[in-house]
Amino acid sequence: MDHPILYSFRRCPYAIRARLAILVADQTVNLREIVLRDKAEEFLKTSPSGTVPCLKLPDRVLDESLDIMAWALARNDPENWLQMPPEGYQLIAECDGPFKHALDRTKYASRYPDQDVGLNRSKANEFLFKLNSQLSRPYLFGASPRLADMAILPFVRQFAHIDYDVFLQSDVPNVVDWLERFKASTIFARVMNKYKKWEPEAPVVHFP
Ligand SMILES: N[C@@H](CCC(=O)N[C@@H](CS)C(=O)NCC(=O)O)C(=O)O
Repeated sequence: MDHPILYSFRRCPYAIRARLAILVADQTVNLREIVLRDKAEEFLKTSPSGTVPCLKLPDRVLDESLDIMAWALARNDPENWLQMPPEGYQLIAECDGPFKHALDRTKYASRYPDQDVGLNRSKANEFLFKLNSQLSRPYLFGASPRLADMAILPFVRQFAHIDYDVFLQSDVPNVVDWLERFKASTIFARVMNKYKKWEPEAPVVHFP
């Protein structure tokens, strides 16, 4: 059987969240590692937006990471990631909207010379404070992770690693603990496997 094709990039937080859901749902895909500065022709022909992740199914293409998570979990959700209150979707929207906006303007400050880095860092921190107050449980919605935890953690990781010492001093101990547990988890290690850049003649790579 031909598996769906996942165009992915190891460090992209959107691609990481897609791989997390594909892994927990135990859906096999053919992984094609894309290099963003040298995108493969076939990827550009497949992806309407030219962004990763992109999942090519027999009958359609999913070009949004959250759609890929929803697809995988609709097929199999053994850890009940979808059992989440509506606030979970609001948190994801806040992550992908204002938080990611402020994250990019903090991380890539030189690309936004007219922007105040400090202001953007504090805007991003506002989201972390919100997460922090919700994380004593010890996940966002209770004792185990839900879709929101796994959709948001890759972005918090990206933000934290702009300057980890600054992050540690941000007075968000529950977020620090949540992120550290995630980074030490087997599931994280498995989605962060390294793959060579995909070439059309390369052998098929299965994920997971
Ligand atoms: N809305 C998309 C966004 C994906 C996205 O922006 N991915 C980045 C990499 S982290 C990308 O592919 N950017 C294109 C580029 O850098 O050329 C999703 O959720 O999948």
